[in-house]
Amino acid sequence: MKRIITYGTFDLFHEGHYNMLKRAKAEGDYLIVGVTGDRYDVGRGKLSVKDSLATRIENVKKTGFADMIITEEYLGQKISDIIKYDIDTFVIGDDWRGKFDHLNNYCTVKYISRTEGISSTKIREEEFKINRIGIITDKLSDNQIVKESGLIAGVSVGKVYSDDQSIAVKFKEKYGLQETADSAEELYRDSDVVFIRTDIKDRYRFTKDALQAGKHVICDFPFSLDSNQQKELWDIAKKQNRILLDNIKAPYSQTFIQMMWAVQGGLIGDVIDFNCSVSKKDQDIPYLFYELAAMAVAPMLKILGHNYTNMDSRLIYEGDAIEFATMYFDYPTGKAKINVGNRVRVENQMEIIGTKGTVRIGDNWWKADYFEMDKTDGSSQVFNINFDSNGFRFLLANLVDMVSQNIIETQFFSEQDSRKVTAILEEAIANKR
Ligand code: C2G
Repeated sequence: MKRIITYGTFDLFHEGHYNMLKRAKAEGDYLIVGVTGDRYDVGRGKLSVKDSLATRIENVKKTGFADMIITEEYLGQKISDIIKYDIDTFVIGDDWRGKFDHLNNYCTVKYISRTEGISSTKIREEEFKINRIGIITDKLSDNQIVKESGLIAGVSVGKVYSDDQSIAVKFKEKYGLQETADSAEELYRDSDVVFIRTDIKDRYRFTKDALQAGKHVICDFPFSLDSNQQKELWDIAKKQNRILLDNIKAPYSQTFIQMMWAVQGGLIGDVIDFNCSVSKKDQDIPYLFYELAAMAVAPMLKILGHNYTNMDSRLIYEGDAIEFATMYFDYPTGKAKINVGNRVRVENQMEIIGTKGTVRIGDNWWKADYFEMDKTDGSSQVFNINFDSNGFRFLLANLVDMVSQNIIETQFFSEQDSRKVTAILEEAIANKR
């Protein structure tokens, strides 16, 4: 008996999938179909899957071609499946040509031609509206928005605008965009979402105009240093029924979210001590302090909550710029300390000490893909998230979900979180000594 195996996501099941399963079955006598598990798809960066695993399995079953259906949960599973199920031939569409040649060591690998003109991506694009993102910038780095938006169904980057037209032109060329906008108004008109990536002094103005033009906004954080201006922007967003998102990655990072669940789920007992440090080299702009401080304060608020009882801060200035800051917070069960080095280098790490253990993320914690947990009982564990992107892809995916469901509040980093961070920074500055 000749045994065949094939794999796929089989999202929004279509004729191309049907044909592939039919041809795979015709290659032998017994067909095993591996349907990707949700976590596996997230792990390989496929965030746009619409159907649940149960629906995708059901659709494969309905074709009647599969003799057995399994789920694919991790990278490297294909080899162990081939051995375990004594497979003769591995079959996959020729869009994967060459990618699975290494399986030749275990069985025959056969690439079968795809059905032209149909794909899950195409169906998604027809069924689900595409949100055009317009970029307003004053710099040439794109925060990976162009690459990341290409990996998510439902968004595409359109025009770019800059007060300095030569920057817009260079940006367009660097990232292969179609067009620049001659004015901010033109950009608003031709976008559904406006991504504001400018110096802090211009963020309030652009955010306000974009919201008033009826657009959703993602703005680098914080969008103003003045809490009244911030409140005004949130109020406009609500009045206009538009989404306002802070471009802050940690609360969307899968590593951070898993760690937060571990801590809030009581795995390390009561939190006694929270330490978070952040600094970035090669950057020397006066307002960087606010961005760095916000990066570190946000996770503290997400993990420990807003209900600290006391705050104290020490800021060290060089001229007008804050070079180094330490902020202390008293929480009901323990203390939190945040170190921010602007120019001064500190080790970028986050450590949370609880009554029953410690969790730690080192090396640029906001984009790390693993964290460690040491328990007081002597056990230790490394949680590997196995994902090659920072939180930005998830921020965009969250935005697409919110637009399609017509909701404007995100639980990842809410208006309350955002305003609390600004209030803390304002207070720290006011405490200047
Ligand atoms: N397919 C096809 N014709 C199409 C679309 C898809 O023949 N028009 C085939 C693909 O080549 C693949 C199968 O249908 O063999 C499933 O496709 P997807 O659901 O897109 O899954 P994919 O992301 O290709 O996952 O471990 C997962 C596998 O590596 C493949």
